[in-house]
Amino acid sequence: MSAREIDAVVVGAGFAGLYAAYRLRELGLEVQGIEAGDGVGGTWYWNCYPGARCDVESMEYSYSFSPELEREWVWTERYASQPEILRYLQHVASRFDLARHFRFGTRVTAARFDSSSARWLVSTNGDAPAFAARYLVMATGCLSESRLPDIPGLADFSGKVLQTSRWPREGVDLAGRRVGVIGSGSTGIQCIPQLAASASRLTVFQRTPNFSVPARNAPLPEAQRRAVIARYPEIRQVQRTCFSSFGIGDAPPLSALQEDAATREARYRAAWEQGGISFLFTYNDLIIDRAANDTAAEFVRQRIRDTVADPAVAERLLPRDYPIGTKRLCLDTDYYASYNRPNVELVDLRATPIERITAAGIRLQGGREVPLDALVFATGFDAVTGALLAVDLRGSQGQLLADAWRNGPAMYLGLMSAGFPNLFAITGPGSPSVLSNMVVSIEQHVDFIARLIAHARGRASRRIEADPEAERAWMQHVAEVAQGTLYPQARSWYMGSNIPGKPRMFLPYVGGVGPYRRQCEEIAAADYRGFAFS
Ligand code: NA7
Repeated sequence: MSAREIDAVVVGAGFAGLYAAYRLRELGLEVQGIEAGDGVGGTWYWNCYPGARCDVESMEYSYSFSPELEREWVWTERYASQPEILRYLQHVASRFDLARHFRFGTRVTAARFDSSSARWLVSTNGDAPAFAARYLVMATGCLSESRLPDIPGLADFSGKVLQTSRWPREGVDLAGRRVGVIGSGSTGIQCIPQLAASASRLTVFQRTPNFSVPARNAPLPEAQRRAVIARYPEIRQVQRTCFSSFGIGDAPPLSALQEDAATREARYRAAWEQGGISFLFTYNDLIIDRAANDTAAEFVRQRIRDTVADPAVAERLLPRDYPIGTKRLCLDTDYYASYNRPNVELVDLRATPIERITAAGIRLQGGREVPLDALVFATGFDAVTGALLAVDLRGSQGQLLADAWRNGPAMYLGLMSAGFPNLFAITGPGSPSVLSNMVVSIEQHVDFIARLIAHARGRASRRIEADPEAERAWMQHVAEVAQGTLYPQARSWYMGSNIPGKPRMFLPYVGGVGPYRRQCEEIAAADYRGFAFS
């Protein structure tokens, strides 16, 4: 069977893939979407574990391209739960008639660029190429390639093994069960209070404590929803142009070190009561100055001590060896208080590492065995690059993307990699991606790519490619900006540190969403400087 010629293949039906399909269709392209899941949703399709919720406020974590959509969709909580976001994306897919472009339950396994036709030959499920696409858009997500750690004995475990990012869609009844959780990142911190409420015993195996601030989730009052809708044009403009991409804008021009301790404490207290990621925007130097950062970190450590009744447990929960915010700041509902429940135990893996998983549970070094009926892995993702490299992608010289990126990924503006013509990544390495409100970045990237494609078509070019020198200069800029911050001081997935053998480099662009957008616009105005057309 010969490959079907098509203008664009879009891989993934999450926020990025749905909008890419919409936007490219508007351009008049024939689009084929391909999605491994059985429905739309991407991250919000797969991560259906108990307590899964967005850590960006729902009125902001939503598309801005359609004022009608903005007005008609009713978010019911300050932070949307996974089921609500999934319903939203299903609504978007049907409202804009997008689902019909997608083939679901199908995985893109390989794609190679055929230079003679200037098309990507795209294979699914390991078969011969099914599509010959002019453009290949990888909307595969930054946190989609989940991972299980290599702990000896996993295959021996006789209980239930659960992975948060592949939670059974029908749910799991853990009532009365002895449950273990490995992982205390955002995901672990969201599901631990929920699991604690249903399990008979919950044992949390913690390697690194995280900083978490209260989400203060609550129902979203209708009056507030209407007020936001009335101000949407202004809020969206702030999101797009400010540094952080959040509607409240950026931190005030104020250093944590220029105020006295009591004033600082009062500001942190107000931000703590308000809840949310904006805690990190209390001052403008928390992510660049260690002494400033220490004041915020110590404030949170003190709240942990206040909340957790047993001082020895509180001590184990205190993050000490990296600046606050340099691993993704977590938002929680009753996380620390969970440790006051009689059925919850915290095991500090730094003091007593796991020796192996056994048929009956987890054996720790020193001989203690924790009996378990179920073991939950909340152990994270091969972030930003994992989903791109999971596909056998071969560029114009037959080279494998994984080989080209052996020493670290390189993408011009986080969008295109030299040697891989007509291949686009949405929120790729070198884009603000995971440091931003993803939906804001996704819309900007997709709009830019759509205009770039329109530009190429306008000049009858079949081929768009990033210039290697422009790409090198961009990645150098990405690294330099990161070096000016505290981020590289943490062993985080931003740095690739959670994946054995992954090159260590700061993956997202930390120069700000507004500044990134302005640079993209300057490049577009300069006849798409750094892109070659042929
Ligand atoms: P994260 O933030 O990568 O968290 C994974 C957690 O799993 C983290 O606490 C890890 O500890 C822990 N982990 C990983 N491997 C092991 C092993 N082998 N043993 C013990 N503990 C382990 O992933 P999340 O899913 O929570 O969050 C990802 C993002 O999704 C989040 O930031 C939001 O943006 C949404 P470590 O810190 O590596 O010591």
